[in-house]
Amino acid sequence: MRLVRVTGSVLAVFFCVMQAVGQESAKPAADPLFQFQEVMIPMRDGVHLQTVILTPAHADKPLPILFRRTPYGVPEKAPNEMPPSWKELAEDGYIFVIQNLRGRFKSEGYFKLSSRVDLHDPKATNETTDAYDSIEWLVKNVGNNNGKVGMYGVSYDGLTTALALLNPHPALKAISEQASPVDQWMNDDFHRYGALRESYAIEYAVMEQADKNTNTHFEFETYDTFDWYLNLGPLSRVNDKYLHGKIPAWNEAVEHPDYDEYWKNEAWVRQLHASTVPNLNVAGFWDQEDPWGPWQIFRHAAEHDPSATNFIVAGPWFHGQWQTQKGESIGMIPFGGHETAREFREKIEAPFFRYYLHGSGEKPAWQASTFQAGSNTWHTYASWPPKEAMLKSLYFHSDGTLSFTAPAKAGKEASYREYVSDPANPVPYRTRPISPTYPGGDWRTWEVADQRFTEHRPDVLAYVSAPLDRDLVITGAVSAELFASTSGTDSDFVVKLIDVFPENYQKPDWDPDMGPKPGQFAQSLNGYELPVAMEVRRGRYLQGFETAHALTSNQPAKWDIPLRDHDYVFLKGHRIMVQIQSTWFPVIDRNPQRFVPSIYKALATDFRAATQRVYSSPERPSHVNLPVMP
Ligand code: PG9
Repeated sequence: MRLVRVTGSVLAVFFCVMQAVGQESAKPAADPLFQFQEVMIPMRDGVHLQTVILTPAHADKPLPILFRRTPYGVPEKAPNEMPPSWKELAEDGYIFVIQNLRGRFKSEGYFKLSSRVDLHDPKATNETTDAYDSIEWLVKNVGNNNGKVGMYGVSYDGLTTALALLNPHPALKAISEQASPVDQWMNDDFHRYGALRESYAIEYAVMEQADKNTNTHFEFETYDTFDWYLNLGPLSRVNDKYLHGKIPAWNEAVEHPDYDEYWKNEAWVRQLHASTVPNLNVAGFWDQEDPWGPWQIFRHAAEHDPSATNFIVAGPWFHGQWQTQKGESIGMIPFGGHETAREFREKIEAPFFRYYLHGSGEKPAWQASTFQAGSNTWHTYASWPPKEAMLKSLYFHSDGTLSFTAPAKAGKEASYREYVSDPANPVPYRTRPISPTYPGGDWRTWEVADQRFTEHRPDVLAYVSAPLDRDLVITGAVSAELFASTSGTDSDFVVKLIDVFPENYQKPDWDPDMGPKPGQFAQSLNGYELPVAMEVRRGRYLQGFETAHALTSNQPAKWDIPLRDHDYVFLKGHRIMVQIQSTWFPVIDRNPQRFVPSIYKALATDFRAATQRVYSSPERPSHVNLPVMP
């Protein structure tokens, strides 16, 4: 593998959208939309940050500033055409300001890939102080601004937005953090409850830390990265063979396998206990990178929110999909004719900023708003989770069924099912070949991929319900309680909650005689197994996250597996499935299944097959908890 420089646009759709700013320069604009200005804004420690200011060419009154802070690069010139994700906002009039974070591109200083903020150190600089100092400069120096600033952005740009909440400048009147991570050990990009997101962590850290002046992509030696990661072997080989200690974020992960002070200090949201600035949090239910953070920011800000300024919007979106042009579907799943992304921007995002930055229109009359997949309808809720939702347990039975009835007493049904999990032959997280994470388009939609590709593997258990006799609406937090054992001394369990579409879901849209049109696949949603919620837990952290503990071989234990917040309708006639497996590769690194003090230092000989048992008995009733609406 070599590291390859990439100079153009980088990550997911939203970056393409944002970076379209300044790149479509082919036809000269008769009438420019914006005046372009690039400045170096001084921070309190003397470091200057490269900042682009785009002022509407025909502003007839002072305008608010919409400020975005990014590690991915700023536009080189003004756009000739309005980027789709700006259209609705631009109609109200904003001065758009985009800044490279310290240490990225022409910005001075050192890029830490860190969300650490020490509010008690007066000399410290971080993303909170850089946002503060920049806003101070912008309101004093940008011509024709109205003294009000908003911040917004997706993912890293959402993180830098959210970090402003910890010590907001008085001119910061509203923010919209969108898919911001908050605690990179607990969830989102780099880990899931301490289980490493191997392919993501490596590829992302290289992208941002291999070269200050660009976003860098791996060049894999194999077409299928599943093979590449398998051949790589244990994580101890990553630095030896490829990164050679040059990527700081990787080195820090290796040094801190457990949830120690290092990670707790990174988990900036632990310092947030109030809604300090009106905030529109935005989350994607199928966000393949940061599905969890926005809900945590929302919950922390709700601890003290007397003026009701803390909102959340969530939809059936991949990472940043709400900033794409339309958002009519995800993967093969259509949204019933809705242009969910455009509708979000037109009906929620633009009015939110209009109210707080232009002082016109109305404050949202709800705390949460969702686009609910399944029913394909927009909803608003006075509070989240809605009080009407009642937790119902859906139990696993050892005949492979799933029902709302708890397992009968022993004797009537076997008390467990089992499989052998072999780290040498892990379950792929999506169908092979698995393309690199970036800039691959298929990474974006892997969380809605049809799970029939794993259902019949011998190392995957599937439990399935009878067809539903009415719609089942789940709104709120979903979780699983697994009673399970391993013959090893460490292990992972992955839970996948799946909507199984009926066989008669739709008529094929291809010609019955001629088949699909040339160049098209014969695709149908009949029998589709759509994941609604998926998560992993790592056994070494069952007793606590701070210290890893070995599991006792063959002793059943209770595994609590949070499956996050959702708003989804399993339609009448559909069935519910749960799949259980112990590898999910290479998005999650392989557990050796033999306890070692640090998996980052495990040797190839530490990895071994283990027999996994999942229990279904009155004493050990494995189940998922569903927040069911009446
Ligand atoms: N998910 C990316 C990220 C955010 C924050 C930290 C690290 C990675 C992103 O898309 O920006």
